[in-house]
Amino acid sequence: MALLRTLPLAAVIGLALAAPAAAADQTVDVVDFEFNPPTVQIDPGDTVTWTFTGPTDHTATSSRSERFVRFDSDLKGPGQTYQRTFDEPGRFNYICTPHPFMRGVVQVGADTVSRTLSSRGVRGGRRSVKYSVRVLEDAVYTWKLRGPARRTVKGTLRTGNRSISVRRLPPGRYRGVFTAVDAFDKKLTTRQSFSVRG
Ligand SMILES: [Cu+2]
Repeated sequence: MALLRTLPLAAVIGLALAAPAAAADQTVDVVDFEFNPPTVQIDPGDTVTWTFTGPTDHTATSSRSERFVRFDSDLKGPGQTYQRTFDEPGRFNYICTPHPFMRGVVQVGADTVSRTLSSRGVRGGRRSVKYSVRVLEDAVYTWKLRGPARRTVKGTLRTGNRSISVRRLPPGRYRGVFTAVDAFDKKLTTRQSFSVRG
């Protein structure tokens, strides 16, 4: 309390606002035509309950671009509910399928990892290339290769030391652009340059 007593009132209010709201199970009202509140913050393991108060039928459905966590309440009418427990941290966007202008976000936990992954080197081989990364947070990636051939590979990376190999490449000089996006929509891009032997 000694610290608080010496602070001006505005500073005390600022501290109170900056403190994260105690996350817990949350409820979202689905009304015509919005999710209320549009964004909920929960901790991993907490449950969100959508309460459909219509009178129009709606859904709570993960956005098509959402690749980490998918869910779909199916059409629900007045008085119905849908529940989902979120274990994986991340920022998950959802919509109502018949009314895609209705948008909501479930934020689970906080993005505590500042750098999603670090590059451990690219190595061109015989008609192939291997890109090694150390992954600190699950991510989806796209790797675009440009040179004597054009290739784009996509996939998911889980935490740990990982490598991505592309085979059957014509020999020559290539450039690569690697993009990783974590569950909080944080994007990281690295560029490579390498030679492929025949
Ligand atoms: Cu709707």
